[in-house]
Amino acid sequence: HEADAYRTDLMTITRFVLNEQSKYPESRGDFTILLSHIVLGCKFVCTAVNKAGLAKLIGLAGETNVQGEEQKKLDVLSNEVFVKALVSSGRTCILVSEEDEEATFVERSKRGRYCVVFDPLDGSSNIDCGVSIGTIFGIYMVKDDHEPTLDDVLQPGKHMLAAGYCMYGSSCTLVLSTGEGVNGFTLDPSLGEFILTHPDIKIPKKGKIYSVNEGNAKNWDAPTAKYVEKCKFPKDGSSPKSLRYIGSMVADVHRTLLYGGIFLYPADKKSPNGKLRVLYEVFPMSFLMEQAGGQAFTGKQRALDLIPEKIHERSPIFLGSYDDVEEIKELYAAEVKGK
Ligand code: P6P
Repeated sequence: HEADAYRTDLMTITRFVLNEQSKYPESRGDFTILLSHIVLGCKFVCTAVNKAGLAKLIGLAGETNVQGEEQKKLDVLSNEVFVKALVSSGRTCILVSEEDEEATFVERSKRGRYCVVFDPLDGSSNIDCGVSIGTIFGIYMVKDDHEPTLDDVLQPGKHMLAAGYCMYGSSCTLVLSTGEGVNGFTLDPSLGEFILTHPDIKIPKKGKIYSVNEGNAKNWDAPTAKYVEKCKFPKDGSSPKSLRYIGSMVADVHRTLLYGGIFLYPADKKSPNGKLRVLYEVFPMSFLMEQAGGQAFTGKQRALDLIPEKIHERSPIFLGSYDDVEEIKELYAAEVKGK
């Protein structure tokens, strides 16, 4: 029966990536090995997050991270797991983590050609109340064979080879793009394998949801204020958009990717570059949105064209359904013309 075939023909993420790799005969499988170590990290964090409430892993670790926020034990644990998994893969040479002020340069004997930028546990302020949180990552190739420097990670997002996130929610879902579309995998805990459940994800061209922290409305610039006003009081007689804001980027972006709509973290008077970090929040999510047929805009330019100067720098971001982002681009363009 067709059903039986499905049950026995398990498309695991490893098999999926191997299939992708087979398109590049010259490939030595380094990328597949790197990805399998990222997947291992996600599986570990998934179990740790699920046990957190029981194992009292929540609560403050005491230290504070480079963002000056209280570091929760799960943050510390997740960061260590990913750093160790990535270094032990023998395929990386520079790591940038939201949790570490400085980049990690892998020792020569364990060095590979990939640079990984990641937020090991984004949205961690939501851990204690059980809201979905996630790991976000992006992968660059070093620019050349010279001694690695920060320039190898200060590349525009369009140079990323791959990007993805793993959402730790009611199920553990890993969404990945290696530059040829977006695919979603769900962890089957009984197998300990990520199984392909969302092949070839495409974001709806236009959505009915906008996702922004309205609490910052007082400080928004005119184009953002005008756009949100339009969502709530459309002039063309169409029905208002719904507001959905979880406050955990992975959860808000995952919903946007599957249901359509727009996610905004604009600049405001308090934070002229917004809040989200370019390398390991803005770039990976923008990469995925473009691969799924959506787009991502900073208020000034295509997000993936941005060239970062600092590893923890921030940028405003508007991403999601192609037509919805196009509307806010027009408002920003009009603002520039108006000046
Ligand atoms: P705000 C979580 O702390 C985070 O980094 C993202 O996951 C999330 O989108 C954003 O900050 C929420 O920020 O200012 O709305 O609470």
